Amino acid sequence: VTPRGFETRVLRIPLVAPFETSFGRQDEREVILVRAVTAGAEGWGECVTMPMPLYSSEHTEGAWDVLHRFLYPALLGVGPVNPRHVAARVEHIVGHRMTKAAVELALLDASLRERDESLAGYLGADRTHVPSGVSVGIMPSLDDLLATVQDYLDQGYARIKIKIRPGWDVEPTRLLRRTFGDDLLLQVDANAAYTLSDARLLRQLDDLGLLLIEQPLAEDDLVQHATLATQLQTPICLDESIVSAKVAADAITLGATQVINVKAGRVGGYLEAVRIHDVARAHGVPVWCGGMLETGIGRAANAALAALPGFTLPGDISASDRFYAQDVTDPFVLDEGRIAVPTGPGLGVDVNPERLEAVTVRRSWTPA
Ligand code: OSB
Ligand code: MG
Repeated sequence: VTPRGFETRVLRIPLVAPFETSFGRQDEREVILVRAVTAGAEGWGECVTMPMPLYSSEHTEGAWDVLHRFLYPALLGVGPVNPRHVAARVEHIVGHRMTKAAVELALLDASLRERDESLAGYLGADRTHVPSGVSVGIMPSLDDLLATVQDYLDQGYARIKIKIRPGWDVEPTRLLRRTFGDDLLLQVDANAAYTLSDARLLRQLDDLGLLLIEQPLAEDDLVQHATLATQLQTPICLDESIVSAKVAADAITLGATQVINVKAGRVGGYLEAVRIHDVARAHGVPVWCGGMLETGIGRAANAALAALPGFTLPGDISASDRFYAQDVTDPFVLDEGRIAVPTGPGLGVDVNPERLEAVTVRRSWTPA
């Protein structure tokens, strides 16, 4: 495709309820959408950075800067751009993977819409629906947690993940296991809140039958995760640490990760995400699709990715109303605990212009 320009928008969308993790609490989602305008179509990408660099080193204001000063100039006015070559064209820019992923997705979406091909088909999906798990934030009380999880189970969610941190870990997890029984698919996510000296505490999770413990230690603690893995029965699943297919291969080889959470933003795009899927699958390591409170744009792309054959565990792909009363696309809804994978050209979803306008707080147009 030949990009004629990029529109960038910062959106602010209220959350239906606050979302708290070990690194902070959010009441709204501030997120960037990129629209690539090409000769024959337009495509959308979502930049999953957060307003503050707490989950990873990227943040929204930084992404805005990197898009305008480094990524757009590398892709505009240089003739046709094959979406497969976007990553190589911006490789000299170190890091900023979420920001790169947004631009790559916008161009990929435009290119697929021009060719009338679905993203799911292009990535190699072999399923029409994906099981839907839900990520449950840290709650003000155990009673709130029980009520919230009960409500999600009533809605049909296929798997529960709770956020943990020191002081909110073994007790809430044990309570969920006791209340909802052994059949509940249950996992926990620490967002790097522990150190190796917490191994004894984390071992108390071992008899709770968890699917996995997600990112117990810091992003750069690959060797320490491998050490921890020898001390735990619960499989370790890395999220923050896995920033590329290369690191995924290293982490698997080291024994640092037994399962992988794949997030396209974290790894620089959906094409790199597929490579992680491939590496993991070749090693017999299960993967699942993580989430970053995506709008319908990112959620559509995640559903497509999660429909690949190696995604054998339910992902954090909840219905849109888990986070948003009003999304910028038609909402994704639960269908017997599953989300339907869009089948239309590109992402297979459309942005509603009025709803987009209503949540836009900043915009720019960068022509070729
Ligand atoms: O660690 O998986 C995480 C949200 C923001 C940042 C990091 C994480 C999360 C979630 C929510 O767990 C996943 C979702 O979008 O449902
Ligand atoms: Mg996580």
